[in-house]
Formats: sequence, structure tokens, C-alpha cells
Amino acid sequence: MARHKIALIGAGQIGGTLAHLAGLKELGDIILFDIAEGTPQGKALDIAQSSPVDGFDAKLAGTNSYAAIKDADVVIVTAGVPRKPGMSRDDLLGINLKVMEQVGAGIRKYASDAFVICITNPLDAMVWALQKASGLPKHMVVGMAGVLDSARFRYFLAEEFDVSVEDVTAFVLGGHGDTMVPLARYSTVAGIPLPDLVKMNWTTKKRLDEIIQRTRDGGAEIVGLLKTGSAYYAPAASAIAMAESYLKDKKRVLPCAAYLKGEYGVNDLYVGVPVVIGAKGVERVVEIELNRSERSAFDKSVEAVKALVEACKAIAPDLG
Ligand code: A3D
Repeated sequence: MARHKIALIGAGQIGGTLAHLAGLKELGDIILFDIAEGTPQGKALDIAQSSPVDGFDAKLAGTNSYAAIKDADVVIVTAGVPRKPGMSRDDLLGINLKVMEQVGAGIRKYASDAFVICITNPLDAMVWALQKASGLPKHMVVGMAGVLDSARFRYFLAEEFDVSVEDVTAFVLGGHGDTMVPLARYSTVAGIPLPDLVKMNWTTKKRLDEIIQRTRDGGAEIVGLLKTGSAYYAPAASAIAMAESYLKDKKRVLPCAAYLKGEYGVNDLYVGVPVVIGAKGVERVVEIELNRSERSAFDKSVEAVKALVEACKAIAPDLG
């Protein structure tokens, strides 16, 4: 059986980390694409030279030509600009929308059977634009945000309780950004929901609220520390988990920005919800019951995503 082919569009901080992780996990051969000349070639060569040390077999190549992504099984898109301190994800909209149009055209031409994972911000609007620009089936185009947001939540909870991150599950819904909705009652330590842990005096409601806020602000906290860009290790690890679930037909249940056509009362929009990712792409949207306050937080988040998509349509009417 031939090796899988993974194309990474954007060879910046996340793109390079994706290539390294995909190599270490032997997910397939890797093509790094970027408009910057030399960057994808240099990173590909550097990572390839680590393969004898780490003992993984993967061919890596860098390119400035879309033709090289031909017949990729998975395409992960990070092309565009990241945030600088003081910028919101939404400030990136105009620049990154143009990038999505170019990337979408490249994928349409050379990799129309691929499973496509978008990471470029503002995520929920950019994944919408990328699906429109590429014309790929909606279940084959998803956005990475929920896996990262829930990983941040899990990490903070594991720290709070002084337990292994492995035993903490967390649930985050809605758009990626300040309106994301971490769901406490669907988040657990070894199956015990967070509200029960408050009753058991493991923590307080106030501490939990602080952790939820820190999760919402998780990206900005790192932008503030790094000063020259945004997070890349955890975002890359999160997208790799999604790619792996597709390539190995693992059918993992992961929160992703998925296309909704009526689920959660939302139509024709990409929003973060739990989905099953398997060999057929997004195989199922998991629709959970929301209580009144969760519903209202989710609706607020959906409205924020809608506003961004409307802004995209105003800038690029052809996409709508
Ligand atoms: P960075 O290191 O700047 O890499 C972006 C790369 O894209 C650079 O190498 C650019 O040369 C390249 N690029 C720019 N325009 C094009 C183009 N038209 N075609 C191909 N390549 C191009 O950024 P990064 O890797 O740190 O972040 C990439 C994106 O991910 C940004 O938009 C971030 O905001 C976003 N991001 C999203 C999350 C989510 O959770 C959704 C988290 C962190 C970062």
C-alpha cells in the first residue's frame, strides 16, 4: 500500500510543527507549501535530517508550486498571517480571506479528493471561505479550534486538580474566539462531571469560572507572551489528531468547526460542534442537549460567526 500524502499549505510556525509531528507519527509523506521561497524547502530538509535520529520513514519536500500537492490525502491549511499583540482574530479577516481564495483554488485544481483541515484565523469564517473557494464537499472540509480549546481547558483543569491530563475530558462548543462555550457539565475527571467535583469540594464555582475565562483567553495569553506571533505547538498537535482520525478511520469524537445544515438550529454555517471523524470525513455531527444558559451562550457565539461570514461575503461576493 502506498504511503499517504499530507500537504501543508503554509510553512510557518504551525506548518513546520505539523510537518515534524506528521513525520514523527509516520502519517505519510509530507509536502510543505508556502509562497515564501526557501522556507518550505529549508524546513522540509531540516525535518528530513532529523528522521535518521528519531527513526521515522517519511519523505519530506518543500515547494512554492501547488502542482506538488497533487492527489494529497490530507491538506492542512495555515497560510495567512497570525495575530500580533493587541490584534483580535477578526482583525485578520481581510488579508486571510484573500489567502483562502488562492489556497482554495489550488486545492480545487490538485487535491479535490482530500480531507481539508483549516487552521487559519478567524477560523470559523476562514473554513467557510475555504470550502466555498475549493468547492470540496462540506463534510470533507473542517476547521481546527475545538480540539485546541478543549485541550487548553483540560490542561488547566488537570493543573487545578493535580491529576493526569489523560483523565480529564473537556467539552468546548461554538466559534473559536472570545465567545467560545466551554461546557462544564460535559467536562469530567475520570467521568465525574465538573459540577459534581464542585460539590465534592475539589474546587469552587468561582475557580471554575476563572478557568473557563482563562480557556477563552487561552490564545491571547500566548500571543501576549510570545509578542511576535501566536501559539503553534498545541494548534499543530490538535490538527494532527484530526488528520490521524481521518487517515486511520479512528472515528474519534472531536470538537471541530463543522458545516451545519439544521443541527443545533444552525444553517449554512461552520461552527464548533462535536463530530465523528473517520475515513469518510465528517461522518456525523453529535447533537447534544443544551440547557438554557448554554443555549444562549451558543447562540451568541453563532451570531459572532455569522457576522464574520457576512463580512466575508461583503468583501468577496463571489464566494457567497
Ligand atoms: P506564520 O508562522 O506566520 O505562518 C503563516 C505562513 O503562511 C507564512 O509562512 C507565510 O509565508 C504563509 N503565507 C502567507 N500568505 C500565503 C499564501 N497566499 N499562500 C501560502 N502561504 C502563505 O503563522 P502561524 O503558522 O503561527 O499561524 C498560521 C495561522 O493559524 C494564522 O492565521 C493564525 O492566526 C492561525 N492560528 C489558528 C489557531 C486556531 O486555533 C484556529 C491557533 C493558532 C494560530
